[in-house]
Amino acid sequence: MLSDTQVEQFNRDGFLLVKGLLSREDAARYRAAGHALIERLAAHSDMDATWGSARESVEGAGKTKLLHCHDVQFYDAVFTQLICSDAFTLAASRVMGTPNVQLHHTKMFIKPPEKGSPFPMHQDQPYFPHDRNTMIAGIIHFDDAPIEKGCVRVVPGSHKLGPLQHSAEGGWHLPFAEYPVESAVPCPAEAGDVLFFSYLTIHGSGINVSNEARTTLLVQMRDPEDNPTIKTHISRGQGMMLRGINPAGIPEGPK
Ligand SMILES: O=C(O)CCC(=O)C(=O)O
Repeated sequence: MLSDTQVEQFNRDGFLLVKGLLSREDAARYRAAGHALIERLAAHSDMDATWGSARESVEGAGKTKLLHCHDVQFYDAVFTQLICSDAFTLAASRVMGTPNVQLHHTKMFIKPPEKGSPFPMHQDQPYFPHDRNTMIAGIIHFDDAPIEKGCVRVVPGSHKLGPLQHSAEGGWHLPFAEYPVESAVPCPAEAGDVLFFSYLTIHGSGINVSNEARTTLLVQMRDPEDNPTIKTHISRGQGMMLRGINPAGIPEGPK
């Protein structure tokens, strides 16, 4: 259970790192399932999801790689159990300030050793704008993510700026000169920690230059009474209730 101080911190800074939400043993189990999944998928497709803009904006990102899988709960039930677990959804509900938590989408990222791709600084809002801006991400760390692994970086308090003008070129991103990745505050994390942040919080991450992969699951969630302003970024499983009820009644499917 998060304390009131932690919730206040989230509201003030736009992000909160929750330590040890999973045990290291459980995190290792999810890590193994995630790596096995990527191996299965890699047999069928090119898994690289590096943003075009990352190659331009971050020195050394010319030949980096980012392995990814969207909607992991459709591939392995352990991820369904994780995103519906009490520990995770209760914490999400506390930071969002609502008893009702609805899934938008999930994506697992593996930043491979020595060449794991960076993310230019951005808000998530331009990808899927909503009326009430309740959307948050919870990044679940399956292994340690120190600075050298390209941990997530944030600009504290930036959620209060509202939606900012982004360039859509090579992935929505903020002007590189004004928002270099290195200028943001690093959020080093350990296996089992979860980093929550608002979809208005400016964030990004650097290259993994360590000798070990960085493995995370990002879960994007909203209040079910917060509606999208445009029909975009629809995904399988969108609208599933992770905690509480959908007061809108019978949902029509992804909206
Ligand atoms: O995992 C990371 O380093 C950042 C991910 C991110 O910014 C995103 O998917 O929007």
